[in-house]
Amino acid sequence: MTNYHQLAETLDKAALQAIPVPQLSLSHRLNIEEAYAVQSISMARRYIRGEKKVGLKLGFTSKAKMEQMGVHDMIWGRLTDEMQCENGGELPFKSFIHPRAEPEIAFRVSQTIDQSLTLDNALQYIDGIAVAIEVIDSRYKNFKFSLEDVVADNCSSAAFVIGEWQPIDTNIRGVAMSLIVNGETVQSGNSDAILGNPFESLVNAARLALQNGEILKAGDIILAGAATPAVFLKENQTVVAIAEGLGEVSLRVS
Ligand code: OOG
Ligand code: MG
Repeated sequence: MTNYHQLAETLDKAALQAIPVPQLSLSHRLNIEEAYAVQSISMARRYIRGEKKVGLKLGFTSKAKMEQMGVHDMIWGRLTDEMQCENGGELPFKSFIHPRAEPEIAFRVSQTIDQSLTLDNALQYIDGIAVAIEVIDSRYKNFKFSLEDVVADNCSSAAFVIGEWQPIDTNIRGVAMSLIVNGETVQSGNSDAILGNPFESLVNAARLALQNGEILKAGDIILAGAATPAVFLKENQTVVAIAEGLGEVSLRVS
């Protein structure tokens, strides 16, 4: 019988120690529900250590990301306060295995989401929109995984930084997004690469949260998923993400 606790411990320790592990799928046949169960247990380990859940992220919401990683289904993971870095803040490279950065859009929840959302009522449940950088860091060797592997690994979540919150009527449809490393634009894309409309991510995050008993409440953050492929980071880099009309956000890898 598969011991989910053991698998969760393996992934949690890999993240804590920044040492990669073999893909679970090489030795275990997990289905997607089991993979989410492993994710829940590994996150419970973090909550027991004192980390607080601050929201959810979606992954593989753009073709660019699906193609880069060879995984083609939307996935979701949990964000904690430990993962959040202040805008302009520093992340020590040594805390990660092989970190990558990607430009994202973030939503801030304004009230408990207790019903499924539609594109028409979604704005009633948020009070801010911002540009963000997500740092992902697969706990698997060579950043290689199956869908079940990456789900069990909390969707590679490692760190994130949110730009200044903007009013909810700020246009985020069809806006240019880019990622700049040490002054050089390394990725550029468009916000509508995210499910054809980034608000679809909000609707989907609300649906997945409700389906899985994860309550999204006032102040929680939703990361919509990257609009472009992710870029490997190195020491001594300044990373900036820009979304037209939303401003910019940055972090420093030390
Ligand atoms: C999985 C996480 C995907 C996104 O924005 O699509 C993700 C990965 O690529 O390692 O965060
Ligand atoms: Mg992401």
